[in-house]
Amino acid sequence: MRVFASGPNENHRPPYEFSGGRVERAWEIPDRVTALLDGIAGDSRLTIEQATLAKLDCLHEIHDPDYLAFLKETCEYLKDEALFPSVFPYRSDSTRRPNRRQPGEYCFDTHTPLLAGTFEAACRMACAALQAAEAIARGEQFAYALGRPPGHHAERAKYGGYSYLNGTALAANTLAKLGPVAVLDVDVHHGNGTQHIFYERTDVRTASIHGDPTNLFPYFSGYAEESGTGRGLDCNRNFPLQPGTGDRDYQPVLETALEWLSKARPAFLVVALGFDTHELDPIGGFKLTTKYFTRMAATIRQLNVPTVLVQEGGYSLQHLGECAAAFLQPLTFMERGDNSA
Ligand code: Q9C
Ligand code: ZN
Repeated sequence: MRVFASGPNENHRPPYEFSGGRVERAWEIPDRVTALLDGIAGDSRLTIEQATLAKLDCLHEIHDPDYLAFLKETCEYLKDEALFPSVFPYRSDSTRRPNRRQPGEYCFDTHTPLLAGTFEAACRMACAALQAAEAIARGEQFAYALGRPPGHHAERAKYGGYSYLNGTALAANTLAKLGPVAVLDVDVHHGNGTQHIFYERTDVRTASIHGDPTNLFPYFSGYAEESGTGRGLDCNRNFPLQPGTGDRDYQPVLETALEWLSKARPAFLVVALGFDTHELDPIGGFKLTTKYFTRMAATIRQLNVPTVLVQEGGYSLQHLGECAAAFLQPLTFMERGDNSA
């Protein structure tokens, strides 16, 4: 399997976040990438390559051009500071007046700062996701975009949840030109951005399994009744689960989600891959064991369609590596055209 790495993106290192009315340590940091790479190093069935930073013209197909310009220009003008919003548009008819000191127009939380290096970092991860999708389009069975920052919380014109550009959506949108796409989001947080981007579309069917947003980020979406709109009605499903969910309660829900996705007869699968469901994740609240990630991947593999993995969350630096190794194990065992195993 080819692994497309974004690199650690040292120039996007949030110094802290505002959460629950307090300043809290930043969880989404470059060390996550090092931990993931350490976990899979030495596996000869993986080819790890640095994704190339290329032009991303197709970003406009999933993100608003004004939003992209705002991100790019605001980062260019930042120096050593981390820019946080302090006020959000508070009326539905509020005046749109993009303001470089007040990014609230384009973001939805106070956990996700902009730094000078943020836009480039997000582009590098988007390139990794795109290049993994292109490998699948060329006929490979699995590819993995390993990196940060994550993307699945980023909507068409809003960043948040440590996400700025939605690599999962970019991969799905690219593959949708070739055939029906299924997106399975197994990050512990609801993939609100991916849901939002495809909410009216029929060519990309989206499912997310996550902690009940009643008591977990992103709070304001991810409920079971959100099923799509317009032509996209019934093309989105959410599976909110209770805090403390463990391997045994997770597995039947995963099977249900995959069965529902398979009804669209997808030609491709994109997995938004979060390891923040692990029992020792510092912010997740689920209780999946490291070993379960092997079962999870083996179950996903049964869908039997070419699959792109896009790294999303996972914040235990101690466990990220073993989670990735466990997940990749059933996917590298017998690849299409590989008779070596
Ligand atoms: N004090 C992803 O996993 N902040 N995003 C939680 C913790 C937001 C997570 C607050 C969590 C976003 C990609
Ligand atoms: Zn998450």
